[in-house]
Amino acid sequence: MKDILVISDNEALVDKFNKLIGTGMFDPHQFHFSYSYFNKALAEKYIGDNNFTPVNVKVEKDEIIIKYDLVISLHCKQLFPSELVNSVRCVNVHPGLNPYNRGWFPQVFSILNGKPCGATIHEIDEQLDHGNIIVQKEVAIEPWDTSLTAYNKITEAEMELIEKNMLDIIENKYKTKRPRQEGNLNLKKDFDALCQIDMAEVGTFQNHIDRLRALTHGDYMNAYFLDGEGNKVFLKLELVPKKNK
Ligand code: 0FX
Repeated sequence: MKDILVISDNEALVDKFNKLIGTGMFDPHQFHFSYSYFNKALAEKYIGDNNFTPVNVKVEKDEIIIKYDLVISLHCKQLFPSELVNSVRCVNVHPGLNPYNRGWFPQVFSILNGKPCGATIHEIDEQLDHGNIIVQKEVAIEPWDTSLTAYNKITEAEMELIEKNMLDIIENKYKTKRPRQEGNLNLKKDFDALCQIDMAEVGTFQNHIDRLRALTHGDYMNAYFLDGEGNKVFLKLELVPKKNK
C-alpha cells in the first residue's frame, strides 16, 4: 500500500475528492489530507481533525519525504521545495491547460488573451505548473462566460480527470509528455493589477467586456475604479445568453 499526502487549500475540491474515496474506488487508509499552514479559514474549521492538518512543505519536507510515496497538490497554495519534488513523486492538479497561462487564476487570463484553458494533472518540477503532463482536458470559453462560469467547467474537468486517472497515478502506471513549449506564467500581482480599472483607458467594447467578465466571479470584489475621493467602486458584469430556437 502506498501512503499518499493530499495537500489542498480548496475545501470544495477536498469534499469532492473525499466523495470519490467514499465510493470505494480507493483505499481510504492510504490518504492523509493537509492544508497550508497559513490558511486561517481551514485552520479554524478543522482544528483537532487528525485527517486534515496544517502543513508547511518547506519546514516539513524531510518528514514528508520519509513518510509518503506520493504527494498530490489539489490546489495547494505553497510552492514545493526542490528537495521535495526531487525525492518523492509529486503531482499537481491544476485549473489550467499547461503550458498556457500557468500560475494564478488561468481562466481569468484566458478570457483576456484567448489562450486555451482547461484542467491539467502533471508531475511537479521546480517551476510553477511546468512539469511533465500526465493528462489534461481543454474547456471551451464562450463569449458569455465569466471567470466563475469558466472556473466551474474547469473544476468539473479536474474531477473527471481525477476520477479517470487517479488509480493509475497512484500505481505509477502512466506515461507523461513534455509540454510543447514553455508557455506563459501569470502571478497574483498580475491579477491584482488587472483589478484597477483606469477610467481613461481607451479600447473596444470587446476589450472592456472581456476585462469585466474576466473579473466577474460570484461574490468576489475584483474590478474597481476610484471615485473623486479615492474610494473604490467595485463593478461586475452580468451576461445573459439567449439562444435561438
Ligand atoms: O484553488 P484555486 O482555484 O487556484 C489557485 C490558482 O489559480 C492555481 O493556479 C493554484 N495551483 C492554486 C493553488 O490556487 O484558487 P481560489 O480558490 O483562491 O480561487 C478560485 C477562483 O476564484 C479563481 O480562479 C478566481 C476567483 N477568485 C478568487 C479570489 C481569491 C477571484 O475572482 N477573486 C479572488 O480574490
